[in-house]
Amino acid sequence: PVWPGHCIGSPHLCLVEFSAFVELPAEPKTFKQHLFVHIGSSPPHPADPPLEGVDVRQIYDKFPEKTGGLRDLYERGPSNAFFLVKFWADLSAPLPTEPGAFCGVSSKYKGPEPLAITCAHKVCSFGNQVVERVETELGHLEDGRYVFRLLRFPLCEYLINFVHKLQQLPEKYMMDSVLENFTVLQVVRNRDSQELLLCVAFVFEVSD
Ligand code: MYR
Repeated sequence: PVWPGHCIGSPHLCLVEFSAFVELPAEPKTFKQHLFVHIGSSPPHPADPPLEGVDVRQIYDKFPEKTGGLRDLYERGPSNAFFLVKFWADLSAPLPTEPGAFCGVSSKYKGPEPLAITCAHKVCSFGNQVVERVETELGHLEDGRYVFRLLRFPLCEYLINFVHKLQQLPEKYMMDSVLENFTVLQVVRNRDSQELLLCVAFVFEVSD
């Protein structure tokens, strides 16, 4: 079920899960997985506190401001497709640059319609886009809903180096001050109509 006010989603599409991780070879034929960021391990529950409202204008400057930027997207709407997610990142080892390491990003969405979606991730530094990746996925019917899985896409070189450099900073406050200027904008559209289905702004801080 979809609980309005509890799930990161519009009537057309919900974000079910998102993670960025590193895997290292461990015992023979096994891998040790470490999640840098993760949401969505337990399904939303009506007893959870509802999502809080934020004023989108407060974060415009953390994302591209030209045509196609966050303000532009928000003005075109629909406003119920916009969400802000703050991640508390776990940067406690292992290093993403170790030999044999695989760094990946996975996400999962759910909706009522059999769509093809395009899912763009725009990585921004000081509000400017530095990397953009766009994937396309078709929904698969499962228990009456269409599920879209974008699993295990290799993390780009920029992000691997970024995480590696963060991990070399000696203090949490130093990492947090770098992360103040690092954001990711996720923009999911109906591939065929280009209608905006979901727009999630990601911001980050390091967890204790
Ligand atoms: C790409 O790698 O091609 C870009 C799209 C992936 C977006 C993933 C965003 C999550 C980054 C989390 C890194 C942890 C930072 C503290």
